[in-house]
Parts: sequence; C-alpha cells; structure tokens
Amino acid sequence: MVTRFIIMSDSHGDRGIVEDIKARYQGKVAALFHNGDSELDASDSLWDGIHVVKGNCDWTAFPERVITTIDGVTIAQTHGHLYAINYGWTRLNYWAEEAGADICLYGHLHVPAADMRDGCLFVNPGSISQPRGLIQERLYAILDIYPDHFHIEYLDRNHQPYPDLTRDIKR
Ligand SMILES: [Mn+2]
Repeated sequence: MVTRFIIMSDSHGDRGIVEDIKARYQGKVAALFHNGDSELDASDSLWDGIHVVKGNCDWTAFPERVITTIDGVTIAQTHGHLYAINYGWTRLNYWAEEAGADICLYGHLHVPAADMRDGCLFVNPGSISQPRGLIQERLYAILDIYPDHFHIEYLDRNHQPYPDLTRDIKR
C-alpha cells in the first residue's frame, strides 16, 4: 500500500507546466500540491484538484496555510516566507509540530530538499520554473509514502528523474 503525492512550487507565471503536471497525474495519485508563487489567479479552474497556498509573489485569495490529512498522513503546507525560512528552520519546525504534521511542504527557496526533523519530513520540491543554487534544473517531486519509509524522487519538466536526488528516508 503506497500513497503517492505530486509536489510542485514556484512556477512564477508559467501556467503551462502546472497544467501539464496536473494532466499527467490527476486521478492517478492521492493528491497534488503547489507550494505557492504560481502568480496565477486563485479563481483559475486549474486549481480544482490541487492543494495550493499563497506565496510572497501571489496577490489573489490563496490560503496562507493548508493542513490536511490523507490516508492517515497529516500534511502541513505553506510557502515558507511567513516562517522566515531564509534565516533558519526554528519557526517552520514549530508550526509543523503544532499542526501535528507527518509531512511539511514548503517552497520559496527554489532549492530541492527532503529532510527529517523531529519526526516530520520537510519537503521542498524546488522550483518548476526558476531554479536557484547548485542544481540548475527545473524540478518537481514525487513522494511515495510507505508504512515504514518515504521514497522521494525529483523530476525535470520532461518527467525524468534528476540523478542522485532519489532517496529513501526512514519514518
Ligand atoms: Mn518564488
């Protein structure tokens, strides 16, 4: 039994790639997430079936935070700027703990990351449009949730796994 999530973020006006990823996975996975800075309208029908939050570059009515439970797994989703993640993890960690989250999804940094902290998996899918840092590839993430571990892969816009970023993480 595996629960699969698709996670993307920071598409910054690129509607086409969000549409492409949605068309590819909707109905085939447990949930799709966009962690903010889409720069699209919150009323766009594109968001039907995607859990989406507001980034620092979004100006329409997205929620700042979404906390949801799917297949017994609690997910706390937020862009990250409200928790000052450029300066450290303390505030985001505290919020995830307060939310009782098993998984915390964020974006903002445009850098892929998957880290276990205090029993919660923190996932940044990177940016699907504007990568920053050492990995200059536009990425999104597939997260498979097993009873005893998480399996994560980062894929490029052609849906090919990015080398060396695939990991298994004990729960
Ligand atoms: Mn951004």
